[in-house]
Amino acid sequence: MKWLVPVLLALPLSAFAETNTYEVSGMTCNSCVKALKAQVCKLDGIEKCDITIGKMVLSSKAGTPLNETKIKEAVAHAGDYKVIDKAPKK
Ligand SMILES: [Cu+2]
Repeated sequence: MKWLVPVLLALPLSAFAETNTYEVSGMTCNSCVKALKAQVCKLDGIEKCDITIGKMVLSSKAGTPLNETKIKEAVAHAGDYKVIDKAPKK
């Protein structure tokens, strides 16, 4: 994802978007990934939604912070999953 850095720097609006990595417990296979995508990626204000087993990388739309309450709700709604950690911003 190193290519993303110059792209973001070239787009001033993106400076107001927020990206975070969330560690998610309970995910074991691609069905879990699909279940989480179906709930989390449809949330308002989510621009980029990259979900793999145990990990979600979410970006908000420019000017919109990530709504962690809604994200956690969506994760819980998807099944027996839980956000266990938020990786520090890089
Ligand atoms: Cu699964």
